[in-house]
Amino acid sequence: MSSLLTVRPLSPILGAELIGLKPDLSSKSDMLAEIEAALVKHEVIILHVPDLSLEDHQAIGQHFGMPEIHTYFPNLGPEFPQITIIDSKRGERADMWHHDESFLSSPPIVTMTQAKITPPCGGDTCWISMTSAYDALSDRMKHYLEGLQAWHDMNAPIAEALRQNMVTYERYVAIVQKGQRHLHDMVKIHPQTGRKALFISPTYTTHIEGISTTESNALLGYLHTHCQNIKFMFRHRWHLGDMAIWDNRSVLHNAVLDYQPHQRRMHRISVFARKQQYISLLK
Ligand SMILES: O=C(O)CCC(=O)C(=O)O
Repeated sequence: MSSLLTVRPLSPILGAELIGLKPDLSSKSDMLAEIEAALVKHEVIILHVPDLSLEDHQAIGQHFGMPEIHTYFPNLGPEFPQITIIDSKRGERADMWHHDESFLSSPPIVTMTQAKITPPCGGDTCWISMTSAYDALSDRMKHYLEGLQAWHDMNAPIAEALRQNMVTYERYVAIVQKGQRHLHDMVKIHPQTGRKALFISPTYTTHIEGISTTESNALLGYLHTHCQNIKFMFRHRWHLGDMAIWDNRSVLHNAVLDYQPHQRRMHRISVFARKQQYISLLK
């Protein structure tokens, strides 16, 4: 079958751009299937779509699963409550390595972000392939990690934000009271590719269950350093209207905060799995 979209890899490990997207995606299931196939293969995909409508942004989200109404970021209002806004003018930022909302029992599987206001320079987003990082571990380390689980806790970044005077004490307390934390396998299997990926981040992962604090800190420290090797990374310089879609099961991301005092505004949708899509269900 001939392809509707052209897929151009942007690095040998992860990241590809897709050319040829047409509007009215809700009626174009073949095209949505091609987007999904490219995402599963390349882990992050970039679309150059300044004319993409809000409806089409939503249609891509609905193709992958159930678009989330986000708890922490504002949205576009009653017509498009699932389209979240991250605007640096309001102090919204995501300059930390993380999987989206990994403190939930079933975090979003896919996130898609579109650049609506770009700074004149800076403001790139970076991703790490946690599948490639896992593959590059020694067999001894892979064996050691088998069956280990680690806690992912929303309180960790919010406590850090309070220390940096980025949030009020009232907001800190409101978030801490939600008590959002979850114990996840440190290595997860992607349901579509069968590849193993490390599922830890310096932002949300606080400690490994069942081992001493010293051992947990040492192991997490080693794994974070290993994953942040530049050879597992892909970096995108945004142009107005670009959309990045990433597989939250297999990559970490970080929006570089190097553009202040300029404005950077993104529209994003994150998507929860419908049913059997999430990795932990394979256990
Ligand atoms: O603004 C970006 O580039 C990414 C922000 C982010 O972390 C997210 O949308 O989950």
